[in-house]
Amino acid sequence: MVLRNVLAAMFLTAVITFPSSESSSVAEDAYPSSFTAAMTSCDLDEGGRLFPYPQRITDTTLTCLHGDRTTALESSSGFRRVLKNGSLANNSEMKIPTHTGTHVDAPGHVYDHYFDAGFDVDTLDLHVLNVSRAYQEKMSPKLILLMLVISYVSSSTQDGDELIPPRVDVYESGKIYDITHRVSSRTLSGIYVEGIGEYLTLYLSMRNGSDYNFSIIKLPAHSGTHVDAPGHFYENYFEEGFDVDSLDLEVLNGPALLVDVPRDKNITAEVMKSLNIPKGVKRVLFRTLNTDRQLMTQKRFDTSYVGFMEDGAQWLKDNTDIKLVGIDYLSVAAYDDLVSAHRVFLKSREIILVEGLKLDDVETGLYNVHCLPLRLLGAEGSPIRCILIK
Ligand SMILES: *[C@@H]1O[C@H](CO)[C@@H](O)[C@H](O)[C@H]1NC(C)=O
Ligand SMILES: *[C@@H]1O[C@H](CO)[C@@H](O)[C@H](O)[C@H]1NC(C)=O
Ligand SMILES: *[C@@H]1O[C@H](CO)[C@@H](O)[C@H](O)[C@H]1NC(C)=O
Ligand SMILES: *[C@@H]1O[C@H](CO)[C@@H](O)[C@H](O)[C@H]1NC(C)=O
Ligand SMILES: *[C@@H]1O[C@H](CO)[C@@H](O)[C@H](O)[C@H]1NC(C)=O
Ligand SMILES: *[C@H]1O[C@H](CO)[C@@H](O)[C@H](O)[C@H]1NC(C)=O
Repeated sequence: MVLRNVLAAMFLTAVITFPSSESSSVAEDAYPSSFTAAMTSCDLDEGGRLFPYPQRITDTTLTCLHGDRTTALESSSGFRRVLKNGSLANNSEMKIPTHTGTHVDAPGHVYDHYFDAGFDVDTLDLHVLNVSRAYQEKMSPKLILLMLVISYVSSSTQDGDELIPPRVDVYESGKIYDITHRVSSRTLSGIYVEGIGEYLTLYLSMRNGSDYNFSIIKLPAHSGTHVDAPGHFYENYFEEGFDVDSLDLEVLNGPALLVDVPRDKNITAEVMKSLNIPKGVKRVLFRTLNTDRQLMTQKRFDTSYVGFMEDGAQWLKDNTDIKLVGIDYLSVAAYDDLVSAHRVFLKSREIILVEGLKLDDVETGLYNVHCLPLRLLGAEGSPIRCILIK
């Protein structure tokens, strides 16, 4: 089975609309002039703040229930608890058909030659996400801006002499950056030392007489680029239902700073202090030595990665307004403080942790970040797609 031939993937969709002049918590983001100097005046309001953007987020995704009734494969959907008794964190594994609940189809779903040529969900064009276009054109406030569920079935079957699937990280020479790692059998997850292995199984195949190809995805909830929910390290939160479906999309979407941290230390209180991240900044992506060492693409899980020490996490919580913490390896917490630093961050349930970001080749500075986890009911983590828009 050819792994790269992903058929389709569960996908979270959000519809972002632009009501005339309502304020929201996102509008309260304040970024100081040193970070906004490079921006044009259209990006800022009179107060020199980043233009409130997006103003309203509506989630149009169906929640993925255990035994989702939208699939015929009830027995195989839902989550498997792979937690050992006494573990300090809950870790789920997801196993769901690719076409479950709200999802997207890739051309290979019903066209053999597209499937064989590799037109999988990784090749879908992020131009459909072109928030900036509607924004610039001042389209009607009611306009539905972002629709990720697209019917991508091509109307022509022309024998393309050159069937080359596009795999893009940077759109429009630097306007949109995909900061998500691709999922493959080599994708790392904390609980598997050497990659997650075959994560796709072809359940129905055109080769076997089906009208379409149809795969099942099985992967640990904390694989590759992913998000942690409070239930990951707090038993009571897990039981009370603080899963990935409870995460605040306003925190996961909005103005964000990408910063470089010193390469010779883990992220301690002292390091946090030295970064001088101003009050008002709500979202920060921390690029570390992990990116230089290309740790996310190594064969084995490496415990010497850089992350937050407990005192660094505490300092961030006590002295900044940061609510979204992004980092470039599988854990925001350094291995030595794995549990304690996670618990500091997750305790208030206000801070969201996005881990395993792909931050190479992106300049430091101010962006709009858009991160959308899957809507997995009961899961304490989820794969997440994150992009930066300049
Ligand atoms: C955890 O412990 C309980 C009670 O001893 C046992 O029934 C259960 O199978 C254990 N579960 C795992 C995942 O080890
Ligand atoms: C977004 O829209 C603008 C304005 O129409 C266009 O110039 C630009 O190429 C589009 N960008 C993407 C990534 O589609
Ligand atoms: C297709 O058919 C072959 C032969 O019967 C079988 O071994 C294989 O598992 C089938 N594959 C799928 C995806 O149904
Ligand atoms: C997560 O932790 C809580 C407390 O131990 C437990 O009730 C729940 O079943 C755990 N979930 C898993 C994945 O074992
Ligand atoms: C960060 O901490 C880990 C242990 O958690 C250690 O192995 C690593 O060397 C530290 N990195 C730096 C740059 O100090
Ligand atoms: C999916 O369907 C196409 C058409 O039959 C086939 O070429 C392709 O190999 C199928 N995928 C697999 C892995 O069987």
